[in-house]
Amino acid sequence: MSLAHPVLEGNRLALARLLTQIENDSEEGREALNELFPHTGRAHLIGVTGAPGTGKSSLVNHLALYYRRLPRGPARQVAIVAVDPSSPFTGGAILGDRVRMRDLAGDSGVFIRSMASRGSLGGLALATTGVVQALDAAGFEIILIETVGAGQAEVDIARLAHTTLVIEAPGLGDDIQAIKAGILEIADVLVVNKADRPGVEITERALRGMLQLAHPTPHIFRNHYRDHTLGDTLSENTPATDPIIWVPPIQRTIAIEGQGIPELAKAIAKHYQHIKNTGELRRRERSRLRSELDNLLRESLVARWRATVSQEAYDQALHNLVRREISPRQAVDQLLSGGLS
Ligand SMILES: Nc1nc2c(ncn2[C@@H]2O[C@H](COP(=O)(O)OP(=O)(O)OP(=O)(O)O)[C@@H](O)[C@H]2O)c(=O)[nH]1
Ligand SMILES: [Mg+2]
Repeated sequence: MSLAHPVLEGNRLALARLLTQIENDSEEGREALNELFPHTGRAHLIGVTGAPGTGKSSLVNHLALYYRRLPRGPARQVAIVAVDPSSPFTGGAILGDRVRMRDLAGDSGVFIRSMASRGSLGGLALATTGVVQALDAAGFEIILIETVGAGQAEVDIARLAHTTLVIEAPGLGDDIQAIKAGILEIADVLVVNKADRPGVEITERALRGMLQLAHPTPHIFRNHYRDHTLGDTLSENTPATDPIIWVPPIQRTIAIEGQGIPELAKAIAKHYQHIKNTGELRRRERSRLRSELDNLLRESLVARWRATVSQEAYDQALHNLVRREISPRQAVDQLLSGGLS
């Protein structure tokens, strides 16, 4: 029996089981996701990325606590997904501020899942997409996705989010870590955490400098989500008028003390409102689903084709390629046109 039904009814055990199926990319997991998909698209997905040790987990925990104890209005259901591409072990990414974690434990309105790499990074990104969809369908209104920001894989995972926080901390070196990885470009809100440490001003000033270089440049927004797709995303989407520019605010926090968290939550809410108002949310959704569709298409087509071609034919093509007898493109043409004759 599919786990989709109990998951929709709020059964947390079923949810945990389903997430494992999704991580293993099992047939049951795929089927359940098919059933759940119509129930997705309601959660606010918040990506939290930055160099190792900047305080991402601590911030995520405090944000979760904040959403659970909103000063006004009912508490929100919060899910935390911690993704650690570098580690085959789970748990590392999520520990953070242990004391606060204890505050979250036992709260049924919070669900925490830690994911580690099982081989390919592409697989991890795909599994994360599925896990987030399941949590969204399960009714979590806020989904915080923590990734250790180092490279393209993290950027891809961050693309999942509606609002991406890039976390910096003073004293991590002369350079601002995230900029080296090109991560500033995906930031919707910049956070200078560890504001109790010396050097906050320097970090903040450096970030401000980078922002001034980057803005106002409308192309950042227009290019933001359109690469890696098979088709053109801009022309038939929302009109190609540039949305009003969102300049990422810089928020100071002291995660371990919970300082600056309400202000950070406010900036996050403001960004969400902004992308809703400008149509950017719909554009991002569409663009994201398009990349997912393209990735799945690519994967399925290759798998289907591989099943029809013999290993010898493939090896032969590779052999000819290595000997420079044919070009890579010619090898592809030969293989696709039914092997080597
Ligand atoms: N002084 C100070 N220390 C902090 C602050 N926030 C986090 N820390 C400490 O910094 C260390 C790393 O915090 P984490 O929250 O685990 O950082 P992280 O970015 O999730 O780390 P990874 O997941 O390993 O990349 C811990 O020892 C925290 O207690 C802060 O605002 N001020
Ligand atoms: Mg962490």
